[in-house]
Amino acid sequence: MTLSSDAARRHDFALSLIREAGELALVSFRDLAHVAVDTKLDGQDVVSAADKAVEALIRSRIAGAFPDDGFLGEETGLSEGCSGFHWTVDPIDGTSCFVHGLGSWCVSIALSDREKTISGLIFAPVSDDLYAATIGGGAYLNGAAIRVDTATTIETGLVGLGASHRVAPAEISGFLHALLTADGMFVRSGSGALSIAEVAAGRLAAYYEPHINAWDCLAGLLVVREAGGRTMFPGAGRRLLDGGPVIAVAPQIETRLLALIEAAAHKARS
Ligand code: LIP
Repeated sequence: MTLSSDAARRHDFALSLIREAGELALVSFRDLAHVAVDTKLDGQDVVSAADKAVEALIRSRIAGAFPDDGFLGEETGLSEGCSGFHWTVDPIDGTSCFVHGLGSWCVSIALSDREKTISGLIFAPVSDDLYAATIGGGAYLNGAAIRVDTATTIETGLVGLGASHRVAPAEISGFLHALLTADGMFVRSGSGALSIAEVAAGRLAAYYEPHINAWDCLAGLLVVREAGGRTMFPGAGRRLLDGGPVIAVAPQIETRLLALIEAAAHKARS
C-alpha cells in the first residue's frame, strides 16, 4: 500500500519537523540547569519547559502547513480537525529521563487518517536514531529497513517494561514476578515510545506497559507492525484520550507473553 499524495506530503513534512523538534530539545538537554521543571500527577510525573517549547514548535508548524488537520499533544491537548488527518504528538517521551540527564528520551509523531495510524516517526536525538514507518511501506532506522527479532525467546530476549503511578504497583510487580519466574528478563528505559521502537529494531523482544497514553505509543506501534511485530493497544480511535495497556512483541513469543500478562492479572485479582 502506498500513501496518498496528501498523506505522503505530511509524512515528508514530519520527517524534517521531527529533526528540528529533536534538535530544539537537545539544546535544553545540554543546559538542564536552566530548564524549569514542574510536576503533574505526582513527583515522578514531570513536565519541563522543553516539553512545552517543543510541542509549541510542532503544533505551530503543523497548523501553519495543514491548518485543517486535527492535533493531540501531550502538553496542549486535543483540537479536532476537518481534513481527515490527525496528528498525535509527544514532544519529549521519557521526560523523567530527560530532566535527570539520562539520554533515553525521544520525540514521537504519529499521523492518522480517519481509521488508523498511517505514518509513525520516533527521533532519539542523543543517539541520533530516527525510526520511520508508513502503513504498508515498511519500517526504517536511519534509512535502513528493520525487522523484529524472529529468533528471540522469553528466555534469551529482553522485555521492555513500562511503569507509572497510574496503575497499582501489584500490576507491575505481578508481571515482573511472572517474567522472572519464566526465566525472562526486563529493562525499563523510561521512554515507552523509544522502547516500542526498539522492539521494531530487534533490540527488545517485546514491550509491555499496563497503562500508556496514545501520544506515547501510536507512532512506535506502527513502526513495530511494519517491522513484522504484533501490537495491541485499545486506546486509539474514540478512546484516544483514555490510554490503556500496550503490547508490542515479536510474533513467536506473543502467546507466551500474553500468558505471563494474564497470569499476573489473575494473581492480582485473586
Ligand atoms: C512516559 C513514558 C514512560 C511510561 C509512562 C509515561 P512521558 O511518558 O515514556 O516510559 O512508562 O507511562 O507515559 O511523560 O515521559 O511523556
